[in-house]
Amino acid sequence: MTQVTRRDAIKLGAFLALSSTVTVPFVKQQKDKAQQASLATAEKIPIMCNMCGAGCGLYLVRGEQGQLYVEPNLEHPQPGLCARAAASIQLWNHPLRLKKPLKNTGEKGNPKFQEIDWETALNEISAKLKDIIAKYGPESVVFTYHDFYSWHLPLIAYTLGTPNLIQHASCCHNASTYARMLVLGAGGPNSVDPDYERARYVIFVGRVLNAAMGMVQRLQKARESGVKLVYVDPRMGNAAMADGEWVPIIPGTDAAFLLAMMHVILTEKLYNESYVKKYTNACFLIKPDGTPLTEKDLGREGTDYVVYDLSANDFLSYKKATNPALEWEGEAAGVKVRTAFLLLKDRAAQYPPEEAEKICGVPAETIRRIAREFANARGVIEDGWWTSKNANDSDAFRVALTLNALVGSIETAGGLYFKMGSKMPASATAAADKVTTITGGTLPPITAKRIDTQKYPAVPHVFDAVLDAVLEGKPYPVKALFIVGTEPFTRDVNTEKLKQALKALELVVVIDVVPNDSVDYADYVLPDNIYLEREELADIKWTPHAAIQLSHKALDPPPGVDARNGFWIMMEIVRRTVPDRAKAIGYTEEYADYHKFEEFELLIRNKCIESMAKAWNVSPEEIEKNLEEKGFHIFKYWTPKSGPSTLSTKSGLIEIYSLRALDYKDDPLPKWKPPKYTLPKNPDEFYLVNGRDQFVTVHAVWTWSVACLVDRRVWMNPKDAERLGIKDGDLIELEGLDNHYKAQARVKVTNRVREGVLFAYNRVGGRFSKLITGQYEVLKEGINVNMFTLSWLEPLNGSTGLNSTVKVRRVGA
Ligand SMILES: Nc1nc2c(c(=O)[nH]1)N[C@H]1C(S)=C(S)[C@@H](COP(=O)(O)OP(=O)(O)OC[C@H]3O[C@@H](n4cnc5c(=O)[nH]c(N)nc54)[C@H](O)[C@@H]3O)O[C@H]1N2
Ligand SMILES: Nc1nc2c(c(=O)[nH]1)N[C@H]1C(S)=C(S)[C@@H](COP(=O)(O)OP(=O)(O)OC[C@H]3O[C@@H](n4cnc5c(=O)[nH]c(N)nc54)[C@H](O)[C@@H]3O)O[C@H]1N2
Ligand code: SF4
Ligand SMILES: [Mo]
Repeated sequence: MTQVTRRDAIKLGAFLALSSTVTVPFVKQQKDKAQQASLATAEKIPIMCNMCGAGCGLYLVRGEQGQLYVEPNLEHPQPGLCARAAASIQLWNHPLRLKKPLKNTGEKGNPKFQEIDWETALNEISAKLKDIIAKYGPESVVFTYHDFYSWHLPLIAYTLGTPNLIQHASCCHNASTYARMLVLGAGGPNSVDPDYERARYVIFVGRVLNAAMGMVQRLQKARESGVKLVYVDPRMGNAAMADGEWVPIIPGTDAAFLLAMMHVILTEKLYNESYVKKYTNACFLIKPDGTPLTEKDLGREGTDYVVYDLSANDFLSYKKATNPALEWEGEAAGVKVRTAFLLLKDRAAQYPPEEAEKICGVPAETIRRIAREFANARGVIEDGWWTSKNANDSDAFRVALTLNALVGSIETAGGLYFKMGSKMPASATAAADKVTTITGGTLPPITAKRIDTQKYPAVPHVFDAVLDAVLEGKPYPVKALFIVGTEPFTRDVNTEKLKQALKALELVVVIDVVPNDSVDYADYVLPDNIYLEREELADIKWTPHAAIQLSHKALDPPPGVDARNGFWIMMEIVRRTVPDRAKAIGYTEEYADYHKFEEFELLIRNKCIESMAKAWNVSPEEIEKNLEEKGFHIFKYWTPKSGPSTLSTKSGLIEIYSLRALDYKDDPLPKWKPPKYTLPKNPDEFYLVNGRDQFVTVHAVWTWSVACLVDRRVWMNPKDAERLGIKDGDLIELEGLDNHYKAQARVKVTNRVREGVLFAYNRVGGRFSKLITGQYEVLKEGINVNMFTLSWLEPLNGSTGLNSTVKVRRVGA
């Protein structure tokens, strides 16, 4: 094993909390005087910003007077710093921070909290878990989470024995993940991304470009060389206001808009023919049953897909063809076959711009112009991040990816690139025959199947399936839920179902840093460290290059905050519940001592570094040195290519005709389907859409500067306001057309939202936790848009619909 400096030495740069009057629970106790002396000279610590999930590179700086602030790490491949990052210190010593473990001695929904010590909290939780596991098996325990501890959670959950790690993704990116999987064989949001530096023309569909400062800065380079930006969105976000063209669209109709663009590009022959032939499966011959023709069908040797080669005047394996026909139909193997390209063309022909205009509300001429501009500039359509909007969104992103392929914008300069990973190993892997862990441990296999993929087989992380299991006991009962750094009330659909399920659970544990709303439905609330108080090794997400970063532990919790590292909290619960399994993976009682636990963390970090060093053929010392000094290490730089190499689609090509979709009995070609919510019809009925901007933030909407800058009003177009006699600032009542939930909010009358549509920011209004008090009560104003939704989910991938429709009534001035 590599000799890496001990953690204490590594941490020479770590700050002590503000001043000597501060009692620092852990770090201070273990450091000797010499180390403390060197701490005093420390000035900058490399950290990874965690004020949203983008993880930009920052420094935490202590100024000469001891004041703390953050600075961008300009050498970092994804340098921060946005206003939310700047508010990091406010999160650290936020008055609302959870200070002690809390036990709910009241009811769920109407809690009474009692402060308890850590030993009592951990022991009581494990005692309850032991009972639950004895009765229902470990699979009855579910962890739901977002970014925090997502790397550690497999180790935690698999050691406990449950496969049920069920994240936020069905409410975030499952729709675009499904699309990427079908067309490119790629995965979640940052597996592909526009090559912003070299982009010439970028279309953002329901994307406001508020994330990852490195990405924003890369786009700035393109701005300087005259990139055109187009924002397709029912409301005008801040980025669209700054520069670019806003295309106000009717919510839930993006696929129709994009299919009409495709129709224009295909009929006007604006596509890149040689790229399409070489890198996509457009030339595949498709049989009447929808499956592709193979050599086997032709009675030949081999199983390759077949194309019609114009030079050979014969059918050939697509690998051997030199001049495959794009538009060909005829007889083969006794049936009529057509190229996938012709089938795509037919599909797009169902959406001529004039017809699409009736669906999406964008004038036919605008669709034509944007299609031509996009193709002529060889533009790129951003591949989607938060796409859980209308429970029909995966088709839109399938079209978007197909359009990128048609103009030759995948893995080419200015197009979508495939991000290179850092090859960081998993903390634990659950295979069919055993569980293996990064610590070198082995456990018997987990035989229970995860709950979500039994219902939504294509993409995991569908939390709604957990609620079903709690309420119906199927496919098996769920009895305990850990809510780790995530907030189901502003995250998920169907609030009533969520409340019922939380009440029905035998054990709910919330691990957070401030009171989210779920604490009111918890049995135990455990205060976590914030990111500045712990170390984290992670991939750098929004850069094409293969790179990792180390967020250094820079601060201890402020005085009075008895928070602990969430990894320790969860490992301790696991150990106290299943001591033998914990021992088998190398986690023993000695790590109950928090200082000793730092050694366990260091062991894991060393294993990760060793593994990556081997994979990239570099020395672990070099990686370690860079991580220590600069906060990051780059393994390999990305450079543009002329097209993708073999993909993990079934054919290895870009699949404009998806063979994976056939496996799922889904349509191999995209189409527009109406959203699942009731559409507005009457003059007082509206679409209610939502989203973010610079001051709305996952992870930390609590910080005071963030909370008071956010607009908690509902945006309404002036024409709608006039028709309904509503003035700017008036109070209105909104009633869900489907669930009849009612709530009130003030109105902002603005041209920045399309007629017939209302807009409100997500997660910043309508909070309700009893622990939100004093000046923070402002968070209770406005609406929580999620409360107007029902369980609208896409089949197969579970992407939810977080837009809804409402009836509006003026209540007062
Ligand atoms: N500032 C900030 N940055 C963040 C985050 C944050 O909370 N704050 N969160 C991070 C996370 S987790 C994610 S997933 C990303 C999300 O980042 P994005 O994917 O950019 O999502 P939003 O910023 O919410 O923007 C969604 C936009 O879609 C529009 N919209 C709503 N319905 C429709 C529709 O039917 N069609 C179309 N075309 N548009 C529609 C909304 O009006 C809104 O402007 O941001 C990340 N970065
Ligand atoms: N209507 C609507 N719904 C949405 C969205 C939308 O745009 N509109 N966006 C969707 C998307 S893209 C996403 S990603 C999800 C996000 O949904 P969530 O994952 O629920 O994100 P947040 O609401 O920011 O909740 C994060 C929680 O983490 C806590 N936290 C912050 N730092 C730490 C820490 O260091 N440790 C721990 N343990 N906790 C910490 C915060 O206090 C907060 O309670 O919501 C989805 N739901
Ligand atoms: S974009 Fe997110 S990660 Fe980057 S600096 Fe801003 S808050 Fe931090
Ligand atoms: Mo997200």
